[in-house]
Amino acid sequence: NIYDEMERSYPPRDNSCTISVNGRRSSQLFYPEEHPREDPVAMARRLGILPGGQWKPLNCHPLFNVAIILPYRNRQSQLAVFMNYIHPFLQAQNLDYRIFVIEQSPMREFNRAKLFNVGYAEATKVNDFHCFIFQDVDLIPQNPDNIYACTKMPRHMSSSVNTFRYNLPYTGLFGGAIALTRKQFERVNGFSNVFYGWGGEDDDFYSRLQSRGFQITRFGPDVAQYYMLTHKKESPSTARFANLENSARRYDTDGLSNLEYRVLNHQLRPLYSWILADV
Ligand code: NGS
Repeated sequence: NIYDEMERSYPPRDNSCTISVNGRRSSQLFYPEEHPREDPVAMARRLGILPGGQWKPLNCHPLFNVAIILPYRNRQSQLAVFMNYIHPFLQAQNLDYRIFVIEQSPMREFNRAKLFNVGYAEATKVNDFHCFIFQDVDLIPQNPDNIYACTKMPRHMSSSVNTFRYNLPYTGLFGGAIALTRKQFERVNGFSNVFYGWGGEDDDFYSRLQSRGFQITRFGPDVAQYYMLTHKKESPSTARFANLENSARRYDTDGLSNLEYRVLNHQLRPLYSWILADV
């Protein structure tokens, strides 16, 4: 039972929202080309989303308080599809949530992991978020039972992706979409900051979790289904294996503990909080 594994953000009280887990089996099919794209302002108004992409249910007390962190650069149409899809999806789960898009300035190679750290740091400044979802903008969760909230153990949410024919490619994969409580994330000193370019940062993060004795959890393959929006595959970074080799030496010194970055710009956009950073 998924419900038993969840880590609530708020104590239960009168009129707590329920989480509706219906045991829906496999997902609806998803065709991004056919997905409607509403004007962001109109959509925010229609769905009652507050500036900066914040929402919470008003007819019951939410159980979960979540910051969704999306690292971003140069994926405009994917971002539009994602926002269009994800708000109704999250609202159906009765979450108290806010979405952060952390865009990296053009200066250096993309650093997905460091952008997650920046997202955590910036989100923490504006609210005491209990739970963090760190995920890529090209991943569309297909099953409404895949609760965007935290579990007692760090959770790999995207274990069943169409591009892998809905199979997990290797047991240590902890990329794509993951959920951790603030406590869990802080316990491992966040992500490493050294992974510029594609690959390895998620493997490094997995080894951090293992080193701190965390077991990870996954929901079943029916629930954890994602559709990946198509894009050209990045060429992997050549430094990634060298960085992974000395991972263990950097757990305490490389991560939230030495995080340095510069916010160049930020805006409360209708469907998300946007932060542009040099990392
Ligand atoms: C591994 C990468 C991970 C990556 C995973 C899946 O090889 O960062 O593939 O990638 N590790 C290294 O490069 C060391 S995927 O097929 O989804 O693009 O997440």
